[in-house]
Amino acid sequence: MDHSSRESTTAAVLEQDANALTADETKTATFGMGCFWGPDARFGAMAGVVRTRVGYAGGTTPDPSYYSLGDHTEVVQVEYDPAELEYDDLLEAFWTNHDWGSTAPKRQYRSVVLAADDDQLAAAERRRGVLEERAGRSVATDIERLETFVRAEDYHQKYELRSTPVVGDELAARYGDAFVDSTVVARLNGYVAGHGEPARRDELLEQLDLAPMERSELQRRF
Ligand code: MHO
Repeated sequence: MDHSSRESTTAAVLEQDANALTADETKTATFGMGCFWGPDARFGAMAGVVRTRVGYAGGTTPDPSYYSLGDHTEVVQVEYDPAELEYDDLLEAFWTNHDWGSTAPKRQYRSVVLAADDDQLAAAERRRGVLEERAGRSVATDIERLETFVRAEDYHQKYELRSTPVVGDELAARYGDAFVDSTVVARLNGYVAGHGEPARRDELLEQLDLAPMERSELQRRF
């Protein structure tokens, strides 16, 4: 690809993100549900989710990182459009996609709702109560207020897409610093992991001006 066609392709890809809501127009939800690569993809594929990022939270030790986690847990943080999604919709995805029946062997992977406010806390507790009643046993998942969230290293962000041959590296290079916060990247990261609605997925792929090789690498994983 020569320089000028690379630039126009980049513009066409980035244009898809231009109308994304800003951080003060979104709401945020944070969940621990095992290794954070999986939930990053699952939530990223949901319509109404604007941005995702993975990080460390739920502990007290300063400056957590992957190899120096202290008492923190791997979590995904989801920014969503409150006009399209309710917190309850995210809770639904949370409760149906983690192992709430047993305590994780490591605090790194504990199941936890990290509520942004009292309303989220109450909503999460309400659902835990319903689940406990239905299951007839206690739920191991913790529910707490979020204190601090520390973003994880870049190589953990959108891990599924990053590890897709050809297109992962290409998109990471094209987006640069904008990679992690891109809605398009969040969706693609979810789609390559098998999540999302096929019709929306195909529609997005249609809109992106990708090289044939990149397109076929994505489709190979759909
Ligand atoms: N089983 C995974 C866990 C990674 S996750 C970011 C691995 O080590 O490959 O904790």
